[in-house]
Amino acid sequence: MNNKNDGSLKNAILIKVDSKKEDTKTFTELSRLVDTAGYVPVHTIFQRRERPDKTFHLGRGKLEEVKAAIDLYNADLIVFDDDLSGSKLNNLEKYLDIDVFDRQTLILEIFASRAISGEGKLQIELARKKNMLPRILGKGVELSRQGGGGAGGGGARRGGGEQQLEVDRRTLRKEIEELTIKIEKLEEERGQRRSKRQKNRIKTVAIVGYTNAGKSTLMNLLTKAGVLADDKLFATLDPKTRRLWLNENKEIVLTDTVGFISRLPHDLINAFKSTLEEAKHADLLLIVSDASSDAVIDEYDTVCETLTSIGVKEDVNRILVLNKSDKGLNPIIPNAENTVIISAKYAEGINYLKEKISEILFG
Ligand SMILES: Nc1nc2c(ncn2[C@@H]2O[C@H](COP(=O)(O)OP(=O)(O)OP(=O)(O)O)[C@@H](O)[C@H]2O)c(=O)[nH]1
Ligand SMILES: [Mg+2]
Repeated sequence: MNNKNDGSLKNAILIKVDSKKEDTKTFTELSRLVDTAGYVPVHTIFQRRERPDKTFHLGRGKLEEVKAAIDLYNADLIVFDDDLSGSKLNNLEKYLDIDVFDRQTLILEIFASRAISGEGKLQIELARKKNMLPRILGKGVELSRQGGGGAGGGGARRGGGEQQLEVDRRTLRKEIEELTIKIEKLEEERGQRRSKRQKNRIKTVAIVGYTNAGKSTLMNLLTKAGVLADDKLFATLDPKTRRLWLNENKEIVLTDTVGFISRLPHDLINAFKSTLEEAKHADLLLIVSDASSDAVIDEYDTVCETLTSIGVKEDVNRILVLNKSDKGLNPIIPNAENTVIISAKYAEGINYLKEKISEILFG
């Protein structure tokens, strides 16, 4: 990895511990996530290990390698591809004297830094606060374990630290509670609006899929919606809905949604439930996949699992839209009942897709 940084951005070292061997794809997605979050991936460190270390996640020898790399690469931040407990993150930050993120925290940071409206924003705030809580709890345990007068800390200071932590903890818990109540209220209102809408029975189609698959590009092509399509992960966070005439007498409502990614933070899946309500109640799902991606099958599986976890029923109509055909199709593409090959960028295969939508919804 030889990324250049002019100094205005933070340098990140990427780390992964796995029982499997490292390969060329090991850090691909994490690098993109780090880049999307606005950091520069400057170096990667991989450790093959049956089981991560209980205290530091990494073995002690590797830890020294990380320490040296922090100096060598002028790193400001460590990002693990793995999910780490609050206490491991705390231990690492203390030992390495640098900010340490895990994959979930990074994804939450990305979501939190993007403009997103209403309920989605509250949900992300809630997810972040829940993510912070175990770290604060962990810090409390550390403080109470530190016996005697440690370097620079007298008994009074320590007591003050504990009091402050208790205040932080209580504030955080209270904020979590308040957010939960607010969100419940919004959910109720949304349910009421939906049942009103169900009276006018325009068929609804939701575009779903892995992040960066080309969902927004397809949405724009079909509806001229002017949704931001960008070569970043999670370019779309808020769902956008537009009407579309398939032909002079067949009208549908089309929704572009947030992209999925593997190992989404659990609380973000809850956040998705609200923004993906449209998908849950859609008459038809267009599952857009980047068919040129090496990971197309894993990505497709992640999408199907995420759909199930937000409560989308198996029997909802689906079309597998294999996008980016201009870049070449990966020979091992998932086998689904309704498959359409397109290039949203070059508007290829779109008429056939429209016909297929029409056939499924209107017979
Ligand atoms: N070559 C090629 N690139 C495409 C095609 N469709 C989309 N892209 C590119 O893929 C990138 C991601 O496209 P988006 O439409 O933003 O993807 P998305 O699925 O909405 O992504 P998120 O909102 O981030 O989840 C952009 O750089 C698009 O120009 C295609 O058919 N061919
Ligand atoms: Mg998008």
